[in-house]
Amino acid sequence: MVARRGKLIVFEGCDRSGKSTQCAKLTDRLRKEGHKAELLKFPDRTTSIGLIINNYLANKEDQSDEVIHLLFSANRWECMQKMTNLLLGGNNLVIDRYAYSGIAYSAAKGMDLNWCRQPDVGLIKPDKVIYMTLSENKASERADFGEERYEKKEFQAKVEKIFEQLHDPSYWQVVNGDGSIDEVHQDIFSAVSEVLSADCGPLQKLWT
Ligand code: NYM
Ligand code: MG
Repeated sequence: MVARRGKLIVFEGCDRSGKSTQCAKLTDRLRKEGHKAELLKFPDRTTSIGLIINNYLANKEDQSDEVIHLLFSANRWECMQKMTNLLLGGNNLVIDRYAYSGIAYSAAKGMDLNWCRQPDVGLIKPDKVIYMTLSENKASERADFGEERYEKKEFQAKVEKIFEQLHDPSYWQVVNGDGSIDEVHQDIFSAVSEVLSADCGPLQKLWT
């Protein structure tokens, strides 16, 4: 018998919405409950493309809006074979940001949303997107906010508007990140438990 494939769980949201903390907590919990789980993050700053992205975000290097957009997408594409192998091997993947961040941050600069979507068409489609919201003031209060490019209140408000446009209720779950770490984790864990027990069929491609 072929092993059941793992599920692809993507976390999205503005900067400092608590995604990284919750991704780590979810991965730990899944493992404790006996599931195979791996945590990945985009941008993956460890590859050579990721290094250019890191320098761009740290304001050490400039790129045109189009070039950096395509590099963020390429940074996902370079990981697709590894993700496919892990999922087909029965590993659940928890991913901190994905194509929706790619579109939201670029379109928030005024770029055409449809143009921004194209390079990510055909990536593996998530089984569930956990979209974390946070009240504006809470975000700017959190540690290190403002150190990287894009971490400005006004810009984050624009990013949030685009995320709302991308929201697809058929596979997105909105989670309010204002609560305590444990409260938020509990909400996420119940949403994810449902996906883990569901039969989601074969892997699908995003936006095809
Ligand atoms: N970001 C992230 C993009 O602009 N496009 C993308 O495709 C992705 C995945 O990178 N401010 C932005 C959002 C963040 C920044 O991500 C770094 P993180 O999760 O804060 O390290
Ligand atoms: Mg950040």
